[in-house]
Amino acid sequence: MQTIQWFPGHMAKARREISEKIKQVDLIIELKDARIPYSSTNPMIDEIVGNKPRLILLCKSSMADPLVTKLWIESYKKKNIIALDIDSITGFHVNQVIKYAELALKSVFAKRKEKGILSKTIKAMILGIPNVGKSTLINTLAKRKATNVGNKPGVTKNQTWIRVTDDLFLLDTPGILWPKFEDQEVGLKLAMCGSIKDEILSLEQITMASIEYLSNNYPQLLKNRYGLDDVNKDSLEVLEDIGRKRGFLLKGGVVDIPRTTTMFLNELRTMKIGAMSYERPREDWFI
Ligand SMILES: Nc1nc2c(ncn2[C@@H]2O[C@H](COP(=O)(O)OP(=O)(O)O)[C@@H](O)[C@H]2O)c(=O)[nH]1
Ligand SMILES: [Mg+2]
Repeated sequence: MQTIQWFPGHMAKARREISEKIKQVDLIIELKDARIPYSSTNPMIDEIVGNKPRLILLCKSSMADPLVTKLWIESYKKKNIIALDIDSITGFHVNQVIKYAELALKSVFAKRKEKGILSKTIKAMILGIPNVGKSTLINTLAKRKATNVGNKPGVTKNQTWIRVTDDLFLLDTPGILWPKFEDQEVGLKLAMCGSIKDEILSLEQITMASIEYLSNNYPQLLKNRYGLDDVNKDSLEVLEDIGRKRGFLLKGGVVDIPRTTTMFLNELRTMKIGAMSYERPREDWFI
């Protein structure tokens, strides 16, 4: 896991570096976590990307609730934003990325054609918050056609490009942006996904909020995983039930809460409980 400290100077530097790189590419491929597409978005993304064509990829889609992912994809479609759900580990929809990149560049290709340029070469940059899956996607795409190109004519020097297909070139270093961590709710969801360091919120805080969320939204998954009959009660009681079911007991039959907490969070983040989403599209959330 990356341990970037996003102090203001670092944010300004990241922004500056990305603005520089954006000049070199035709397309931004923006990665979001399919379980939390809103919370895994940089708050200044629209400003940073400007009017550069953009493709949104909802990553780690095998970990998300497919019905909720569908709602997200539909909400992007309604806003004329090109978005695709993918999973770089299972390979789901990875072979669709190029088609969607071309779709996002339709007007660019049309402009080139007007000028008599028939090339469909795409230079793209991957952009996203830490741990969203940038490196994994780059590796997955690169494996398909692992040719690193250095100084190819028409391709900027001193920058390594990965040739994914005959037409798609990817900057080998992705752009890393900060999440909206000043928002408590967002921080909590990032923690549920294991995408921020655990020192930021207490493990117990994350666990209690997760149990409450699961009891309300995925009660059956919670019941099935831990053999519980009733999860419609105080989160701490549910956690104690879970610890008891696992036999995590201290002297006197008291549930070992720290041990149960660690186990639960680990199972939540490794999808042992099931595929789940932590937010649905909302009208007041634009991207
Ligand atoms: N299940 C699943 N895990 C993923 C996927 N993409 C990345 N990961 C995992 O998420 C973590 C962070 O991924 P990484 O590519 O390093 O993120 P980066 O910080 O954006 O480069 C790693 O443990 C990856 O194995 C995916 O599509 N599916
Ligand atoms: Mg990385």
